[in-house]
Amino acid sequence: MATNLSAAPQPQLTVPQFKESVLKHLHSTLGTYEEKASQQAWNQAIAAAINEFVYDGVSRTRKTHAGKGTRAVHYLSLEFLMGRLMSNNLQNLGLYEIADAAMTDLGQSLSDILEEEPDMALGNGGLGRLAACFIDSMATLSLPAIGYGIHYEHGLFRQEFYKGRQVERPDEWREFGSSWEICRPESQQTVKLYGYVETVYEQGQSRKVWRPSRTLRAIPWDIPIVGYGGQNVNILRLWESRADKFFDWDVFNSGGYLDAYAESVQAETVSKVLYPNDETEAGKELRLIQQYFFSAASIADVMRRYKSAHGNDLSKFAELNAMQLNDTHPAIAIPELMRILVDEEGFTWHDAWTMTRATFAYTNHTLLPEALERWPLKLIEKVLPRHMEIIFEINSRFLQDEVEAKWPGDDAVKRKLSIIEEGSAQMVRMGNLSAVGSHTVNGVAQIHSELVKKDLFPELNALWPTKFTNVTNGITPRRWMKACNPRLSSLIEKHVDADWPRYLEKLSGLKALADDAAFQKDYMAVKQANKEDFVKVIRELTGIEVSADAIFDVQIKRLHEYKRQHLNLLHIMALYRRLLIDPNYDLHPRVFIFGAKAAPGYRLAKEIIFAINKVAEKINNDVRINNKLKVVFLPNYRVSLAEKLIPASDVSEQISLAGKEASGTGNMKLALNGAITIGTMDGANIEIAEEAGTDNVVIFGMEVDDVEALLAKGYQPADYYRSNDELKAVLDWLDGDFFTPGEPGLLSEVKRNLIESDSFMVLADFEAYSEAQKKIDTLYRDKKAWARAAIMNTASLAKFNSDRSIQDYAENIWHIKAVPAKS
Ligand code: BZD
Repeated sequence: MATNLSAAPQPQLTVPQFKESVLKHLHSTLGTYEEKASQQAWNQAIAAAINEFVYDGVSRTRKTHAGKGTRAVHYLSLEFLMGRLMSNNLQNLGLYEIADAAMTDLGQSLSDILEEEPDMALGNGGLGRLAACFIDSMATLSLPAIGYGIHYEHGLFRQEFYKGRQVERPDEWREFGSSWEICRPESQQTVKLYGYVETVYEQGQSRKVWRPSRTLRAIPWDIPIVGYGGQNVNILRLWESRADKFFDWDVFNSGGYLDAYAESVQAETVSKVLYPNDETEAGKELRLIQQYFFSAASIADVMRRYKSAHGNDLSKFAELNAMQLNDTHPAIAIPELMRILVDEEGFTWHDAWTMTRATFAYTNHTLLPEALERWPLKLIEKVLPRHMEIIFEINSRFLQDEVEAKWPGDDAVKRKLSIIEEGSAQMVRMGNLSAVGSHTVNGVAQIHSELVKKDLFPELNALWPTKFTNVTNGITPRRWMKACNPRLSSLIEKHVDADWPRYLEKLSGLKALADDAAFQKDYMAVKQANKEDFVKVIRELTGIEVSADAIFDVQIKRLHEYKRQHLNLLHIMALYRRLLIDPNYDLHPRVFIFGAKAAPGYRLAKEIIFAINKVAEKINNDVRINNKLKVVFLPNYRVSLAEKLIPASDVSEQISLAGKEASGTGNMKLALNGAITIGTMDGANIEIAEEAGTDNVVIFGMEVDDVEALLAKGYQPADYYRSNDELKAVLDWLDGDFFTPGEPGLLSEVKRNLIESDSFMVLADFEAYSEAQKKIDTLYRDKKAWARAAIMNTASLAKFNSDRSIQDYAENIWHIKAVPAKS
């Protein structure tokens, strides 16, 4: 039974006090009153009431850190996929129940008001959401930490379907401002671009000076990040770009009214929109400028803070500042720090390089070749001429001093390790730059970190065997259990200590109840209630009717061939076909639920969305199959929708080709909420199986070695097509007009791709997947066995608490310690 109640955040307000605060803000901050206020106004008034605590926390945390010689970490990420903040902030401050009761007293529904908040979708997928979970954990662990990113005007596009096809609409997350951000004009920075480099001779010494031809202003917007318990409130600092001179008065006065705006419009495009590609390198000038803009503004900010605390003596800079590169997107920060130290602060190259390497660490999130960033040398030379010189210098010293010493005279290895890739157009390899300029490189799950060493950087690993390490990803249990699954959280609280959202290992206490009939009943009743809620969401969003008694089988992630949503689709078609052939085919009713956005330029991904929508339309309207099968593609999948769906999920689809999914984090969220994983031995699935027990997950398909062997032998997808009648039949189905009446061939591209190339070996894994799905069906019918497996998942996932990931980074990579803010 629960004992340690004091460990949960303690509310610092009573219900009447909270009510009073909300009303005060409704009247004097929003200028409205109870009878007239819109839901949005109520939302803003609650946010203002919450912010009274939050801002106090920001000040306390700042004062605690100010001027102290404590090492801090700076998490540089082009993406932070925050979702909504209100419910999370209320939970972390221990105010949720108070606010709920206060709003009920005021005749309002808190849960409806929460729906008013737009998602802060400043990220594409896993990498961006990981950054959001990590800053939650850094604040919760009282670590001196700051997140740095871009204040995009438009986040990831809103997805609509038109006749089954994805249409992208602009995201307007701050059309009417955002309640959480604070503009800090006093901390703005200037960022230089373009121009040329001059060599200046002074007192017999030469010095490089960059003469930029354009400058941008970087304006910081701070989002407070409330740690669980509310003790520390850290900051996410997002940079907005503006023209250096907002308005050219000379042009204006001479009659060029519109021209006067031109420069500001151009400058503002830098933070205008998030690039919607995940796992493909964009290669565009504006993207490079985005990367440099936020890296340079962030480093300047770190410098400013250091100097205001320690003066101009930078000798302790590296000792006091850690910087984490979230993938290679901020890698240009490495030559930027070198430029500041050498050109502006007068350090020798050797000392500057020692400091730079001691400062940076790099996280790799992918092995896919198309995702590894390479910039045309000519482009970097044009936009950042001094940085290109510095990269040349870093490279030549690295090749001459370190590579030559290890492999004397070996030009092949030099060519492979060079930061500059030779070819008809020379390219700068940002992965190599990041690895060379960092003291530590980590992958995001055990298998992935091994592959980083073995396949991506084998020589660098031989050169620096201690540089490469693993930090398995994690998720914050505050958002991904306590806030999103209140029913399960209250059930859990009846049986384990109340501080489980902080110490997730406490859930292991539930293992003893995994076979307890009464607990199983309560646990499955929670799942059923969550599913019933979600039935309504499906109806509202798609008009599709589904039963909460069916298995909710869920695949939610970006649409990508390597994630193999089309493997799921082929299996759905096979089930449908079996039901048509034999209406008595024994199948527990199943609802397949998809949520996925495709990069706007990714043709095949969009064809797969179209195919799933068309197959869904046919199946959902076919009375012959007696509602045994439904397919739902939820439009506009995003964090706030995931928060509703994950608690209602039974089956978690994690079916990437082995070796391709670096980690996955949706797999952790679903398993924690009691979904059974059907998955390959890939990414963190392997560790989930280890923790939850192999009996409590369904693993299938080729492993990394099998994939390599098949590739070496020569993969012939058409062989699988020819030798499996069912597979052949469903693929051939795509050619006709069965799913696209009157328009045969609309889905042929998916079939053609699978038979002719199938880069991610969908056909090779089809049979094993189909068998694994039978195991899911059988297991689900055994109510006790299913409940047991689900409970074991919830009880065993402590390893995937992002607090543990951050503790690993803090101890092994950043070497920083907690500094709890004084009350
Ligand atoms: O990062 C993802 C990986 O695919 C997942 O396996 C992993 O769990 C998460 C977190 O480590 N990678 C991305 O999400 N990558 C991107 O979103 C991205 C965005 C822009 C450019 C390149 C990649």
